[in-house]
Amino acid sequence: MQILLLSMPDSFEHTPTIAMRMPNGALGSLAGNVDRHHRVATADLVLAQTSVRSTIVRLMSDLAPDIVGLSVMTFQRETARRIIALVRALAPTTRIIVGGYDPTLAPDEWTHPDLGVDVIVRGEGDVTFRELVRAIEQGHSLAEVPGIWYREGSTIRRTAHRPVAALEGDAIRPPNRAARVLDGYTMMGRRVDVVETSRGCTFDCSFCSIIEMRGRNFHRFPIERVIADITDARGRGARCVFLVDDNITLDVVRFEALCEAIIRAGLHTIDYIVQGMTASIATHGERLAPLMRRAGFRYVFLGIENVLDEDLAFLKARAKNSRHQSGQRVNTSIAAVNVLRRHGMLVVGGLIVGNPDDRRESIAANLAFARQYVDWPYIQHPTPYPGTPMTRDFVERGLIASSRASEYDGTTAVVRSAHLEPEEIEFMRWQAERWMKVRHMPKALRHDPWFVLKNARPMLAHTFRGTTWRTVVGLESSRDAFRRYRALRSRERKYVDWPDPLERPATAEAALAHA
Ligand code: B12
Ligand code: SF4
Repeated sequence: MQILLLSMPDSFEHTPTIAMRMPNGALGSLAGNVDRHHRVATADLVLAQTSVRSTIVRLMSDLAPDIVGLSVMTFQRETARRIIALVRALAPTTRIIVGGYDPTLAPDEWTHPDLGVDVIVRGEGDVTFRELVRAIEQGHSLAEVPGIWYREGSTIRRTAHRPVAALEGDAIRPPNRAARVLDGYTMMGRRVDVVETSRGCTFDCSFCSIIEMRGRNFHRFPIERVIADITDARGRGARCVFLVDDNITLDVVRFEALCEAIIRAGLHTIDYIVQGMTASIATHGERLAPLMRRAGFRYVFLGIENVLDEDLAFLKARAKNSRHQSGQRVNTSIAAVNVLRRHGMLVVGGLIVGNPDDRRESIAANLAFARQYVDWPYIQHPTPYPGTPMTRDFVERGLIASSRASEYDGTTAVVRSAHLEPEEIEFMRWQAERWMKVRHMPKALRHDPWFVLKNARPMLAHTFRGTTWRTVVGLESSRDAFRRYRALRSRERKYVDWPDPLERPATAEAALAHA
């Protein structure tokens, strides 16, 4: 069978496509796990952000797929609906399968008959998709495939729950990067790829979707497989690798062994990006950080979340951001930042501001922390993703201000606090963060001089969009610039020039026109 897998074009504030366009890890893994006789093509639409419709029309015409699969996060829901409608208009009998975080955690959003979705894959997809494609090919009932919701006439049927896979054996095969049909992956001009070394997490932070997605568990791929996977990525040109593990720092001994294996295999010339917990890094940093640096780690995303104790308690992120010291629990953010920086790594600081009891001062305290301790700010607002405990809290307190999923991109404030309106929370973050980003330029310039020199203008233009010369000379307030930025952001969210099927139906002729 011919299969086309798509990831959505929507990107968000802190990963501007001018500097960062990464492959979606799910597509590669799905492509690597279907039976070998199928022909699979994967297309990360972030690589075609300005030509989504014509790219889809071309791929549909070139490949004539029997199955189209889409990987969707919550803020990409509306885009995905438009893409499905476009695909349906072009190829009415193609089977449409959706998977990923949003279809898993909000399956009811995908069952409306006008949407045209045939199957919803819930949770891990590798084995489910393999079995699903087999069942479709052999004409078997989908009822035997655990982990899905599927359409039968006007009814949606649910199959048995599929437990998460153990990664230690060979149930999940390596990703298939050869299936990619678009190109242009980049991290500041270096070719970037993604690699998984483990899946899952045993913590339960209230804002994180991972627990509802797969439960509290942690599975590790064998280190030899990870090294082979990085070698494959490098063989295809990768000079930068993002380890997309949910929480690699849960098992520090293994993480150290991985660093050593990377060095032994001569793969330490790659720049690595990883995300980690401050508690693990603060506690084991003296041994771990120098090893990470030798292995090539450059950016470490730290889930600091918040520097105030009461906010950490709300986010249920205290355990991963503190340790026992002299009989009391102390926050580990500063210790983690310091040890990483001392060993030459850069800190991407993940903070969440605008929590239910936040006042102006609490947000300002976190922004001041970021200004002092973070190399690249990754500051977000609490976002009520489906199924998270935090969403329930916000609903109960009546603080959700927007239910438009397309605004759930992390940097659009969609909830108010008991003391501040969402716009005010977002304004504070936006105003402070732009300058922190500018401050990172010299470090980026030293590492990637050609890319930064060539792209400084568009990068600054992205960071400061909304600002004009009138703002700079003080003829208007930064509030005016902020309003313009929000209007721009709102327009940017329409990535596909095709109607949302829940708004009006479309035809094949219209799909081909102007494509
Ligand atoms: C790595 C990562 C990133 C990287 C993305 C790199 C890349 N291009 O892949 C970066 C840092 C850039 C990033 C950014 C964002 N991310 Co992110 N990210 C992750 C993380 C840590 C791992 C995702 C991953 O690659 N897993 C490995 C792959 C193999 O697993 P998978 O994606 O789950 O796919 C499996 C299944 O879901 C399923 N599946 C997925 N798609 C499909 C499609 C089909 C057809 C089928 C059958 C099955 C299927 O099968 C796959 C294989 O088993 C997760 C989880 C976490 N703990 O935080 C968050 C997570 C996915 N991110 C999230 C969010 C919200 C974002 C941001 C919007 C903001 C933010 N919070 O950072 C931005 C937006 C990015 C963008 N598109 O612009 C949320 C999604 C929540 C939701 N309900 O939508 C998560 C869950 C974190 C959270 N807050 O809870 N992210
Ligand atoms: S430690 Fe990270 S991956 Fe684990 S639940 Fe918290 S935010 Fe999610």
